[in-house]
Amino acid sequence: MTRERPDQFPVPGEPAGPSAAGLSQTAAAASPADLAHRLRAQARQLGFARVGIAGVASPPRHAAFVSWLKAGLAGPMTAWLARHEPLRADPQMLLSGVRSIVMLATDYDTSPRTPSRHRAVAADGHDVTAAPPGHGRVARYAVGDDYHDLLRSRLNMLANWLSDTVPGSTSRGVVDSAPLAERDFGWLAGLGWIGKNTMLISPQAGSFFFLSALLTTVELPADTPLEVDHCGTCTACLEACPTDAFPEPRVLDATRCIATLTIEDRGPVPADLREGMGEWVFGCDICQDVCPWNRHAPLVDEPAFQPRHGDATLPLADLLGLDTASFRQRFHGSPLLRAKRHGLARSAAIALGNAPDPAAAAALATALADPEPVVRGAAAWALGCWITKDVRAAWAREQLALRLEVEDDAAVLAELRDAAGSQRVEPSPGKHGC
Ligand code: B12
Repeated sequence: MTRERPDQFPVPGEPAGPSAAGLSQTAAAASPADLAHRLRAQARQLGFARVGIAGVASPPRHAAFVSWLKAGLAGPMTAWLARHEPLRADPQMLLSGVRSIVMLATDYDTSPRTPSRHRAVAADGHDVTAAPPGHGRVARYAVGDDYHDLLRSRLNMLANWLSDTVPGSTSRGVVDSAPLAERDFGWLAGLGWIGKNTMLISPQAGSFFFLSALLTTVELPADTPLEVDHCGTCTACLEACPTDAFPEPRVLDATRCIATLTIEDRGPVPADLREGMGEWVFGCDICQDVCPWNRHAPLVDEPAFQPRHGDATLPLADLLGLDTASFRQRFHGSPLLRAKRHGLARSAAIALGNAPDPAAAAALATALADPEPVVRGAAAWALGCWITKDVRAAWAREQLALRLEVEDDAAVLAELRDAAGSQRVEPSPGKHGC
């Protein structure tokens, strides 16, 4: 999940803003411990669920980050993450004179609770959070408004409180887009441990929370990191990932992660990953849904996080029928803008291939003539799936044949030919079979 605005960042090697170096600032009256106590109370009053304080250091696993980048596991985010790697290595580059990094956790889950309180999989193994027919799934963090706006305003208020309380101090709020290793510092600040799914997991609240940070020149006592690995022998997340995105525990191959495929990468999805995407059209929660530590994750009533239009899933036919203007209007202020119209439409077509809905046939036929080749290619693939699943197969073949006569994009032509060559396949349990 990213929101890139490079102009915010100082160029590596140049000091950031007015230098506050050498000033260890604490309010004359308050001891650092008292100040930290008051800061926590202020942060909670602003709506942050949990607060932890980390000292300033290079992120504990920076070397792991650099090797992850070099291994090509960052996929489409490589250039952006690599460009800011020097800043990530040294928080002083984000705020010169920084003395403490206040890490803030904000719970965001608003999803319906299953009777078994176990989120994703019911006793008979079926996926209780599956989308209704003809609908796509949206990750919990994205069903409401874009969290960056809410968290940034809260961070600004906290920064103002701190500079009022400690005159002369400077602070800087960071959420997601600045090159801060938020999970490393979340761990350092005692907010949780790093799970095998690479999520920062809180023993009290699970992992459905956002991280944000307030870097400050105020010296505050640091919290103690959790040394216990509460994952133990559990590997539910590693096994549940339908695209095998975990080459090993605590390492995510982002090129295979459904969140990357639906949010960050708006090109054609590699053929071997399409079936695994299931009905996800934006983000993915599977490795969190199956995590036993999320059984007791708190539900929040924050209005900004409530599902827009009251629906945590999206009608796929609607997504295929949007043009750029209606897309922007429909998802104004929503994280889904990041996928762009063609990215979301492409994912909707793939979801209709994995879970055909005859009621969406007209929309899929329209997508075969979408202005964007990536959407046309995905629609062709989906129609091939309808043939293999014997859903309106004759009609699907007809649509493909009609499009083959007029299509001029080489990649789409290849998708059309592949799909037109599809044959009926006997369904096997748990397999979408395309
Ligand atoms: C790039 C990015 C992505 C990428 C890559 C994710 C990844 N796992 O690397 C993609 C697009 C796939 C992605 C997906 C998601 N993301 Co994202 N993402 C980021 C971003 C911008 C950078 C993360 C990064 O640098 N990744 C590279 C890897 C190598 O680093 P890392 O994940 O930080 O892992 C470090 C630690 O795990 C550490 N580590 C490993 N083992 C151990 C052990 C110990 C003891 C310690 C100390 C450290 C440690 O080493 C790694 C290197 O530093 C952060 C925001 C930020 N600035 O940090 C949000 C962030 C991590 N994402 C977040 C979320 C919510 C998601 C999704 C759940 C969204 C969704 N539902 O689709 C998925 C989850 C997928 C997953 N299992 O991670 C939250 C996570 C909150 C939390 N509780 O952990 C963050 C913090 C954003 C935020 N502001 O809240 N994301």
